[in-house]
Amino acid sequence: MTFRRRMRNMEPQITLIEAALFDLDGVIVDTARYHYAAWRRLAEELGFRFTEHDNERLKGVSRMQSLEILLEVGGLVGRFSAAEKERMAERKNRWYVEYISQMTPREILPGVLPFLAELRKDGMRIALGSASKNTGLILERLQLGRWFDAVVDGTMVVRTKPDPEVFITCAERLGGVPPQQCVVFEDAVAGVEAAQAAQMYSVGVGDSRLLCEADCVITGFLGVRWRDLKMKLLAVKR
Ligand code: B16
Ligand code: MG
Repeated sequence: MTFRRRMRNMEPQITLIEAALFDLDGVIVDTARYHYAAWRRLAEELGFRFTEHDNERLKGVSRMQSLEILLEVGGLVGRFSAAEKERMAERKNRWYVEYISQMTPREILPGVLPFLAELRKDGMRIALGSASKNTGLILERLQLGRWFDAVVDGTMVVRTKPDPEVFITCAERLGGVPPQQCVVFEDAVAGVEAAQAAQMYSVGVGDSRLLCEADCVITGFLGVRWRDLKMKLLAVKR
């Protein structure tokens, strides 16, 4: 073995991608419209209008942080006790659960299932990392559970995105895949930031102007081939 070859062998091997970590809402399924319907209902009760544009600010954000943003939109910051806010969030969640309980597998976003199948064929490990505490119900309604080797949701982590905890925990639960060998699929800016903080590859799913910090951006999974995407990611200078 030449000296150069030996030197190369001593370099960390980070050219593999072993695991794909998926956000749920906005990546696998569009639950944002159900969140919106429930938050709007709460806003109406409180006496103000909550628009779809306002709702954009809630994507990827935890339930209680979402409530704070909603109250800010309504000019009601500081008007309620912690217990009152808990009750409001619970009420919103009851409506939200009512809506998502009606979901069917037809609501899985286009191209997601073939993409998951291609990942499996390529021997990738697959995990779900979501801020949602309703992840279990959503996966059950969409009959998607069997695709994921690990599921980490809002009931299992303390810190929310952009903190990397959810994705680091996914990698651990997949049997300790090194973060540098994971790719995260995310629709929220905070989620892309979380992936970067975890030193993982990131693929933004949605608007490329919004998700410009991601290593790659796709508008959705329809027609996307893992083989091609992997090549693009591996070419990214890190
Ligand atoms: P829940 P993700 C996030 O899911 C949603 O994007 C965000 O809008 C929601 O507030 C959050 O889950 C908490 O959801 O109220 O069901 O616990 O995008 O991280 O999959
Ligand atoms: Mg999301």
